[in-house]
Amino acid sequence: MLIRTPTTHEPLPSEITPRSAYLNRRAALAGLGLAATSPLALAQPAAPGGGKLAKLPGVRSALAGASVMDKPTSYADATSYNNFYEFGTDKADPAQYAHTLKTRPWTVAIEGECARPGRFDIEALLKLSTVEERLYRLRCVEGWSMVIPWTGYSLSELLKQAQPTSKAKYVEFTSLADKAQMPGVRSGVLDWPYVEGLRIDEAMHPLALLVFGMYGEILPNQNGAPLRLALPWKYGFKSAKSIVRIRFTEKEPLSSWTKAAQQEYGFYSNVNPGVPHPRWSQAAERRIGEDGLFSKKRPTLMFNGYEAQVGQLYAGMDLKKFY
Ligand SMILES: Nc1nc2c(c(=O)[nH]1)N[C@H]1C(S)=C(S)[C@@H](COP(=O)(O)O)O[C@H]1N2
Ligand SMILES: [Mo]
Repeated sequence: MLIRTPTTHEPLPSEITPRSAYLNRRAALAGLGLAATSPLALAQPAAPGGGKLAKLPGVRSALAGASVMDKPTSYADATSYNNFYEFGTDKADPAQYAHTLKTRPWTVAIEGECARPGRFDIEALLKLSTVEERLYRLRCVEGWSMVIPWTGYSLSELLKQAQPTSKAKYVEFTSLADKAQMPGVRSGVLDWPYVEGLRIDEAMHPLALLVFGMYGEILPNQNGAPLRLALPWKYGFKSAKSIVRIRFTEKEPLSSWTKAAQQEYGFYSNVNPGVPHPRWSQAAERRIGEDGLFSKKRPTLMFNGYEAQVGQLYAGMDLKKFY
């Protein structure tokens, strides 16, 4: 039997209105000459931020898949319903406790199988490449999702600078784990520090975003300041927050979640509605902000709707085995 592979994600009827509103607003801004400094710059982000943090506008991304058609989640929801276990396991804990995180000064160590390892200051990292705004879906393995306008640049921009060697088959990411700043690190819910990993070709994929901001402002602490990942085709836990180390390795890194429950969290963790989590289905999701008495769950899309962009990375792999 021939299986048709969709080349693009076809919009659901519910997505059409926000999309046209979104495009019209941009067209209107362009017509008014409000496209600011660069011809590509956004006059304002896809959705307003909180207005309390420093501005970090991104230029419009030309990358296919960099903007979904879905309506952005509100800033209030995206910054108050979080998973950041270093600050506690309740969804409200990060917003309540992450103010103790000190995001300056901040350095990221780049190590392992590369010709140019080193320590990079956050200010230097911010200037390494042009930051873009990308509206990505974020799908948590717990069955909820959001749509967030991130600002950052492709992770590959940074990785290239380090000149990985031919032995660099994987990239490992480590988050800060400081008991003094992060009350959750005093608990044993995970084996700290939080570690995640990608295969090198996944890490080099242009959609893999190194994130410094959201909603046109710098990242709030609860969302992983001062820098984190956004890997839109993978479950949210692969997108490590508050990163302090990036290491090129020859062997597959052991992620914190795989260590905690190997049968539940595999290395790849690509969004896949056809592969249920052992304790719950992954076929549908609840979009945060849409929950009402009558709101239906949305069907979860293969690779979270980014199959046309990333499907090739997994050609020939048994995704039930490599979950
Ligand atoms: N260091 C660290 N990174 C993390 C987590 C965490 O607990 N610690 N939680 C992950 C999970 S499960 C999700 S769904 C996303 C949530 O990102 P958000 O709070 O910005 O929506 O962050 C991921 N990154
Ligand atoms: Mo998650």
